Order: sequence, then C-alpha cells, then structure tokens
Amino acid sequence: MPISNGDAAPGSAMKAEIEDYTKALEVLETYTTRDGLDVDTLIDSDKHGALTYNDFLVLPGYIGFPASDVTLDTPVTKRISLKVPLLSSPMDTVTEHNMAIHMALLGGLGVIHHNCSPEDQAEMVRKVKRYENGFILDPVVLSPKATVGEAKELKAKWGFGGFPVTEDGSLRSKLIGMVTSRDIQFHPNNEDPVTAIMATDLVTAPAGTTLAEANDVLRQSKKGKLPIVDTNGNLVSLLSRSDLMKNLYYPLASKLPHSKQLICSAAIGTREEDKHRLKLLVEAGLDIVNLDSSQGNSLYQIEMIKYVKKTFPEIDVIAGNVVTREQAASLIAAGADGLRIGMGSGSACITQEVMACGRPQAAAVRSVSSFAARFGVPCIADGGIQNVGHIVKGLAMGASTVMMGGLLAGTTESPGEYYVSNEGLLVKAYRGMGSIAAMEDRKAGGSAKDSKASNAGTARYFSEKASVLVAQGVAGSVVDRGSVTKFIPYLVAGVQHSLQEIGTQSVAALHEAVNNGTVRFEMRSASAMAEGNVHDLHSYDKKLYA
Ligand code: NAD
Ligand code: CPR
Repeated sequence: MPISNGDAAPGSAMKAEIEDYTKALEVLETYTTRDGLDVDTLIDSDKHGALTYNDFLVLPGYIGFPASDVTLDTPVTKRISLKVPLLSSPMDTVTEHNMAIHMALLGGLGVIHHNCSPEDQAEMVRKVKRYENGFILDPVVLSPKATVGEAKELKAKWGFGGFPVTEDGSLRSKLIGMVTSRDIQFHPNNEDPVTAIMATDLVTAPAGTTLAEANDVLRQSKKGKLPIVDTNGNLVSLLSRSDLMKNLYYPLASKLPHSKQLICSAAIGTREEDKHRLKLLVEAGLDIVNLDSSQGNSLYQIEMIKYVKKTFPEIDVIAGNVVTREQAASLIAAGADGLRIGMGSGSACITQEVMACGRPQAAAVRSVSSFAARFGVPCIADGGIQNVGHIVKGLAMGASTVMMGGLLAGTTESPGEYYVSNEGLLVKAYRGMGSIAAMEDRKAGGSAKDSKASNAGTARYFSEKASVLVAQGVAGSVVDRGSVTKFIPYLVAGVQHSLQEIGTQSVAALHEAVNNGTVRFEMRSASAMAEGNVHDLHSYDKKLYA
C-alpha cells in the first residue's frame, strides 16, 4: 500500500458512514493511506527544512500489551548489546568511573572521558572492570594522624561515617582501625587523633570473599562496615550495611555473556599518542573504544579505526561523530563497529554557530542510521536529549541507543561537587569539551571538577600550531537530578510507556514499524508545540517521577 498522506473518503458517502459508528473499521479500509506521515515524508527536508526532535510527534498506535512487557534490548556495537539504550557522554563533567559503573549496573553504558592522563583513565577503566556489586573499591580512608575534628568534617561532607584507618592513610595499606559515627559523635576534643577513639577489635573478611559470604559476616558481626583485607592485612575494599539495605540487585546490568564484569567503554582521540593511551586502556580491561571527535570523517580517524581493528581485534570501535551518509560510509568502510551521530546538537555546544557545520539532530539520526543499518552498524543518537520524548524520537529515527551529557551531569554519580547557584538552586558544573574553560583548565594542568585531568589532553584542542583557542562549547551548570539509580529507571519506564502508546513492544519492533510505515508521525507548528506543553496555568510544580 502506498504510504503518502492526504487522501479522504468521498464527501457524499462520508456523512452516512460517520453516523454508523459500528462501521468505523470498514470505513477506515476505504482510505488508501494511513493517518499521519511515514518517516521518509516526515524527514524530507525539501518540503520544510531539516527537523529536530521538537519539530514532530509520533502518532499513537494500538496498545495490546502492558508497558512492563516492553523490552529495550539493543545493540551498541556490531557485537555488543545492552538491555537499556542509554549512554553517558565522554565528558569530564559527566563520565568517570562512578558514572560508568552505575550506567552499566542499570543496563546502559558510560563512556569514560579522556581529558586526563592515560594512566588515570586506565585506572578508571580498571575500577569499572574490578567493580563488584556491593563492594566499595575507593573508600574514604583516614591516616593515623587524622583528628576527630577532621573525621567529623568528612562525615558532614560525605553524609556517612565509618572510616577505615590505615598505616599510611590510603587504600592497600595495613588496616589498623575503624572510626565509627558513634565514636566521633560525642567525643568532646576535636584535636585528639582518631587513633585515640578508633575500634581495633576488627571483624574483617579476606579478599575474594563473595558478596553473599560478606553479607553473612556483616549480618553476624552487627557492624556497620566490613573491611576486606588481603593476606598481608592491607585494606582492599569495604562493604557497607546501609548499601546492603538498598537495592543491590541490578538485573539489567551490562555484562558480556559468560562474564561477571561490567562492560566498559572509554574515549580516545586520534593522535599518535592515543595509541599508547589505548594500550593502557586495553590492558585495564576495556571492551569498547570510542574515537571522540566532532567531525569523524577524517584521515586521522580512518587510520585509527584500522589500527585498532588490526592491533586489538577483540575491541569494538565506535567511530564518529557523523551527521551524513557520506561521513558514515568512510567510517563503516574502515571497520567501525558502531557510529555516534550528532554535530552541534549538544546542550553546551556552539559548534554550528562557530564552525557553520552540523545538522539538526532528527534529520542526522534518520539519514545516518538508515544507511548504517544496511551494514548492521548500530548508531548512537548523541546530544540534544532533554527528556524521555527525545529519547523515543531518537530511537524512532533509527538510532539503537542515545547518548546524554547535560541530562546526566546533574546526577550524584557525575564528577564534582554540587554548589548553590545565585538563584539558590543546587547545581553542578557542566561544560562542553571544547569550551574555553575546559581548554584553559587543561592548559594549566587543572581539571573540570577535581577529576584527575592533566594537561595530557590539551593537544586535542589545538589545531596543529594554533595559538588561539577557538571554543566549540560553553561552560555552565545544570540542576541537581539526584542519583542515576532513580533517574535512569525513570527514563527506562518512560520509554516503555511511550513504546506502549506507539504500539511497539521493543526497540527492534519500533525500527521495523517505522521503516514499513506502520508507525506514523506528524509535524508540529509553533502553536502546536506551545499547546503540547503546560499552558495557561497560574503556577505548577513539574515533578517528573516518584
Ligand atoms: P579532534 O581531536 O577530533 O580534533 C581536534 C583537532 O585535532 C582538529 O583540528 C583535528 O583535525 C586535529 N587532529 C586530530 N587527530 C589528528 C592527527 N592524528 N594529526 C593531526 N591533527 C589531528 O577533537 P574535536 O573535534 O575538537 O572535539 C573535541 C571534543 O569536543 C570531543 O570530546 C568532542 O566530542 C567534543 N565536541 C563535540 C561536538 C559535537 O557536536 N558532537 C562538537 C565540538 C566538540
Ligand atoms: P547534551 O546531552 O548535553 O545535549 O550533549 C552531549 C554531547 O555534546 C556530547 O556527547 C558531545 O557529543 C557533545 N559535545 C561535547 N562537548 C562539546 C562541545 Cl565543546 N561542542 C559541541 N558539542 C559538544
């Protein structure tokens, strides 16, 4: 059946037919086309200019299943699939090991940024791969010289007490005591060393203890924390009773078949020195490398893809960014296992303004992912995601996953501390990776948020011998969004509900139904857009989930 829009039933017959409600389905049959637009008509820029997410809506379909039956399994590369189609951006205000661990636990993937030394980035990869659900691998550790006052300050800062004390005040040093909240709470003299009040009759468990075994020990000991030590008595990790009481069960966790470890992805550039960085990342256990560039269709990236595929055939390569079929073709031909789509759509981005290059995101995603699908190369819709609806639209345009920066930068798991903005809101810093602030920080050897960024990344931001920094992004802040352990499940549930409304039970079914014209779309005028948002209320509270 042709899938164009606009045919109507003959006018004279219409009245009678409308009166006879029971004949609705029969009348529908008389139409030669379905309501709304098919995807190609929607996206055809000859008609209306290129579109992005807010310019259109998906028309509802038929609900024949509960939202909870919608599955979101989807490939992120040719060989690796996730249960949740959500990624966090490789940005120094978004993804370090803590975000990467939690994104993977929740079924998605966090791509670790590379604005730090190769060694620091490799250490983050190691932390993700070594992560065992429930064990704290980088606990706050006190030195014997720390005072009770300092312990009180740490408790106030982190919101928990119960600090291990080791000989030199760091992890992997000999454990000599534990300071509990109760020890410090009523101790009158803040100048006393923690050694004066710490407990030394310690219950510990040996490294290699499983979570279930450690759980039992913790339960029997009735302590709040269980230090895990190696054969020499050095502290290697910590188990916390309060963590155990939280939901430690992550059924969607991103793992490779037959592996207990979380899938780990990290970004690198395309300079010669990035080959050394990659080597360290692979040694640390990396699974997927993301070649990170605003314009991926370059000699440098094509050579890097070939190098990775030849040198580390077990590593999957996500290449990009691209926004056209032609860019995509070069990278697919070079061996890319996945593509990242988006140029200038990011929330902290001024690329389109400065470079005159880019593409509205919905058009870019449709164009590249429909081409890449012919070669079995999954695509990531990267940037511009402001809400659940945008995620669904990115998937509907053919992306297998979406990548978010700004939306996740305000969560507890992103690097850096919250602070109070001038308006009294709790916020966290968020900045483009090519913002002047990011470039200058690295030039000075500093970092975004006391992440361990060094000036090792600086070269990427200079075009060869350039002495002037040209910004492609801004530095700012985003509001507090709580923990990703709540926020990602909200996004997932939202996508499930949306796919239920559309009438497709999986991401693959959505792709198929969009491609065969069953899922229909509608353009939005400016006033339709206004109508689709909250309007005419005196005041309201936009609480998104509970
Ligand atoms: P890039 O590393 O691709 O490019 C920086 C400069 O280095 C370019 O001039 C490039 O041609 C050059 N270069 C790269 N490899 C080279 C090699 N081997 N030899 C010689 N020169 C080489 O990085 P970028 O495009 O500036 O992006 C920087 C960061 O900002 C990335 O994190 C990127 O994701 C982000 N960004 C994204 C967008 C977007 O719209 N998605 C836009 C701008 C910036
Ligand atoms: P948002 O999710 O914040 O809209 O976009 C995140 C994406 O923005 C990143 O994944 C990256 O592709 C892009 N990005 C990062 N730094 C950028 C600069 Cl300086 N300029 C343009 N885009 C940038």
